[in-house]
Amino acid sequence: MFAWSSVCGDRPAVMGIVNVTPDSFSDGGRFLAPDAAVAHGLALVAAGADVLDIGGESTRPGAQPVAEADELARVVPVVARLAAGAGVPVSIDTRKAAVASAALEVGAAIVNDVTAGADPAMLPVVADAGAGIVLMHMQGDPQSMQNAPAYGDVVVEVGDFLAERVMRACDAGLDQSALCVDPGFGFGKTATHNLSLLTRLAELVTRVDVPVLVGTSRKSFIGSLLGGAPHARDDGTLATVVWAVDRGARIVRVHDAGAATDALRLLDVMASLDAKAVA
Ligand code: PMM
Repeated sequence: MFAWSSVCGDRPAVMGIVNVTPDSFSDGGRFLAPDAAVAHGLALVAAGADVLDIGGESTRPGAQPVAEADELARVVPVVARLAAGAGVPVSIDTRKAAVASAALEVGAAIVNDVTAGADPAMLPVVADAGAGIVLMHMQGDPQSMQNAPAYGDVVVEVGDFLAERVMRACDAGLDQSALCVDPGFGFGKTATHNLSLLTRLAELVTRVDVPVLVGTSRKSFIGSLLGGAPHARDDGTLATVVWAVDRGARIVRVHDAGAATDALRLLDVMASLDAKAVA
């Protein structure tokens, strides 16, 4: 049985991203060959990643869906090798229950589902395997989600959605300790929506009774503030990582695991000195 407390019980966890895709927005094509993906995963762990998240379908705005057979062929060999050799839990980033099931069979411990269980077979597959899950909020689907995202109050609506999906997962037989939620930065959100979710993250953290994961790495709202191509957004990403963890996020999903690990170590030292100064 996977429990999130095993990776983020004492301190926040860094989830390193391994995109086995030709078209992800910041690193598409770099790790499509299985050897390159495995080497990248091992390098992320050496740099400090506590979990590896392996994906075979880009969910960037406008991305075309990937056929199940193609996604399976991309991710299963990589998941198998990293689950056996990386020494950290492996997560499979997929919205297809069949892909999740195949990845769990070869050793994945977590399913990262950007649709929070839209495939009706997803929650039963995860429950049967005793695996963990990331339930993410997205408005619309990747093909159209950035056309005109609209909310009354984005923080309240995302919180309502995530709370409802937590209940649904528990009803499907998952233990609450296996659940984690993610507001879904960049998934059907304008830059202003993303910034509201970050600035009011503490509201979301208190709203749900499970760990919150934040995936801001290299996202376009950082580029809209600072300029720069996706791979030049790691410095801006770090600011969001430190901000989010200081406001209660327990897992950060990043491309540059080394920088996030260092920043969070420093934050931890400062937080404990601050606590002593207050005491
Ligand atoms: N972002 C991407 C893909 N999967 N999963 C979660 N849970 N949260 C995210 O923010 C998220 C995700 C976007 O693509 P990337 O893999 O290139 O970062």
